[in-house]
Amino acid sequence: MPAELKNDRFLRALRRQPTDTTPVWIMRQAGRYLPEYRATREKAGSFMALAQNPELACEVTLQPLERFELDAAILFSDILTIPDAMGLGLTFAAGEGPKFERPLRSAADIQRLAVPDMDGELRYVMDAVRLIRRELDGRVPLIGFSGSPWTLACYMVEGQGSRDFARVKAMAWNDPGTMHALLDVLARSVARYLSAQAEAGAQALMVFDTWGGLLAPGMFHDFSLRYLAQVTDLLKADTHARELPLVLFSKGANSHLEALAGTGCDGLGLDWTISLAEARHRVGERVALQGNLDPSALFASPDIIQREVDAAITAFGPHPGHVFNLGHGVTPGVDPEHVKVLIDAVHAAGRRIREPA
Ligand code: 1CP
Repeated sequence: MPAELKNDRFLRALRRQPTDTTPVWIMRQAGRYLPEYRATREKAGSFMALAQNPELACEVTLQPLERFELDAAILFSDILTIPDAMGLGLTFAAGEGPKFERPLRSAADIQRLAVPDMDGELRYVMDAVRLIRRELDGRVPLIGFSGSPWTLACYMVEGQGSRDFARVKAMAWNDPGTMHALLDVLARSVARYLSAQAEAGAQALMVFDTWGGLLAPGMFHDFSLRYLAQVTDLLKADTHARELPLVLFSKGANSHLEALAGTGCDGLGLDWTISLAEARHRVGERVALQGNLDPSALFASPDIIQREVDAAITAFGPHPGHVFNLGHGVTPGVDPEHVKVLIDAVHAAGRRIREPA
């Protein structure tokens, strides 16, 4: 383990090496369910002001680690920083989702896009990574992240979140050449962005393909998977990123687990619609698995949360290669005490399953 790292369970599990117990972190572990997050966001004035201020981004990254025995920290930022740096103008109105001032509406809009400068428009992200590494002081590893090319394209073409992402899918049907041009510049941007985070000090990398599962199998292959594979190839050839474990999370894409494992990534994130036992059976030892409790289980009582954690850890079995997580981000409104119950239950169940019979 790197000399300075005091807890390397998470990195070991992603490399399918034995650990004393199951490591755990939670998607969106910093954020709206924590009162201290809401206070810092208030102080910053807006989500973007918070994300673009390295000191405040560092503060909220560390907040969940003060409360819970988490085995990893995740950079506080957003997947939409890349499109913002490409000139689309990201805003978050209070209580609403993201919106772009200048969404992509034509082939000409897409031809104009270029890989953003990691030392220019995105320097605030790298400054936050450097500061967080210093403040973490080796307690746990830091995860850097990006959206996938497809998921970024969804927001860039729609201009905001959507129920069905009809506009971006229409573009994929009607002008696939333009869509591929967009996904190609995004894949190169995502790889550069993750490489720069690795250089700045990130110790593992994750790609969120939140909207991959919207696509029928043929389209998933052409517009999502192909570009996840391009990002993986670029990172595995990159001086800064090639040593870092890489996790791909394609939500709703469980029918493609084997293909995702075949990209050469180190781990796969799982949503809650597949059992860990089945996922493990399908991908075998090729990749680690990260997931996958239904986030709504955190609204259940502590005894139910403990029971569900036990069941998930038992389903995976005593093999190396499991990182416990939710199947998607923690829901605002969840009681932080329930998150603590979950994390402590993971460590207890993870120890139990490793005890000699
Ligand atoms: O612990 C953390 O909170 C880590 C930081 C983090 C990450 C990893 C944030 C902060 N966002 C993300 C990723 C992200 N952002 C994804 C991929 C993961 C996922 O599917 O959840 C997506 C799709 C987004 C886009 C986004 N940003 C949305 C969803 C919009 C939609 O389509 O429904 C929202 C609401 C945001 C804002 C945001 N990002 C992060 C936070 C804490 C928030 C809430 C902002 C606030 O009101 O304070």
